[in-house]
Amino acid sequence: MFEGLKNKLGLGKKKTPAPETEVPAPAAHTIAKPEPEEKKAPGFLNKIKTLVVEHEFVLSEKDIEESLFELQMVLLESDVAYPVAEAITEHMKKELVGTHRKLRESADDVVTDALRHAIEKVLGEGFDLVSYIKNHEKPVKILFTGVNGTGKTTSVAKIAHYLQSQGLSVVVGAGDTFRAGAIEQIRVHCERLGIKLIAHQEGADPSAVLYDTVEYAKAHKTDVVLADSAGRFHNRVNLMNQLEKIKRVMKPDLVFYVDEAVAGNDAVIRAEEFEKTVSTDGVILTKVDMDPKGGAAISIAYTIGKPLVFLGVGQGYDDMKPFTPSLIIDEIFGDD
Ligand SMILES: Nc1nc2c(ncn2[C@@H]2O[C@H](COP(=O)(O)OP(=O)(O)OP(=O)(O)O)[C@@H](O)[C@H]2O)c(=O)[nH]1
Ligand SMILES: [Mg+2]
Repeated sequence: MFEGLKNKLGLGKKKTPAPETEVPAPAAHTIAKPEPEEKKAPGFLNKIKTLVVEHEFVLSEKDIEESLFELQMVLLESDVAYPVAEAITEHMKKELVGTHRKLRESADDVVTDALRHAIEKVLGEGFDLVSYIKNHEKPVKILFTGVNGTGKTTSVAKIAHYLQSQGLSVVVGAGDTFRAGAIEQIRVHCERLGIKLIAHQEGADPSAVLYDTVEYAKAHKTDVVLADSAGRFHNRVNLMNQLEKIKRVMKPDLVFYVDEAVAGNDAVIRAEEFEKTVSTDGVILTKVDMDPKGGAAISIAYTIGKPLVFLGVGQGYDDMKPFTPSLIIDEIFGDD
């Protein structure tokens, strides 16, 4: 994950040992120069680092204007949404401009930290689903929705498995009665995981299935209801009306929007459109393992103003990670 963005940022694995970037204390009025090898290293970060060093850690906006513009281009090429790329560079500008740095402070750390802080700010805090469930009246009802093929059904199965592993009881509702084979697909997952499934026939009213699922949970004191639903685009009026009906009937406590990281900026735009039509409470981003660019993962929560809750990182049932900013930060800034 994120290899593309990492390389473009010049954060990729270095073949030769990294040059010592600590700036030696210069004699009065001399300007410290970076190591020659440092200059040759590719990536925009090294350009800013050079500036930081040459200006003795007191930067003006003008000094870093061009480098921040280059950073913005790198972020846009990595599918980071435009307003998010702007927010990141703005945060960096605020952190870097006009501040007096200690001369012995590593330029590497100064610039990389500023970028790290900026990305942390746009990523948000995430959402602790387990503590939400523990502190909420049971059953907690969660509806999964989003466009076709993004990973809703797989995410329902993975999250059911995750919640069970956290000691919570789960029932799944087969709310996709629309696509041929959808009921069978979720049935296979639930059988493998030993999870109770409530299903009707193909073509049945999904509201009725999910109503029954909630009734089952109430009767059996089940902690959580996870409701699968058919894929739909925000502009398909009939399917959106059906979703409204589902919401009125099952009264979900949380609506999770599921999209795939591989859709890049499209996922961000779709999430925004979906959010306007159906107010959601959180985002699950799947197929992060297949997306080297990483833009959607950085952008989606910031753009719609709702937290990232989980990242889908593979095909196995354990490949669903509760989102924390460090999951992404470590991928981008951590050692390979
Ligand atoms: N690599 C990878 N594949 C995933 C991930 N999540 C889902 N998939 C795959 O994506 C495909 C579609 O997943 P589904 O769960 O059927 O998607 P859906 O949103 O329910 O699809 P519809 O019900 O048709 O709208 C399947 O082949 C999944 O195995 C993930 O995190 N990583
Ligand atoms: Mg599905």
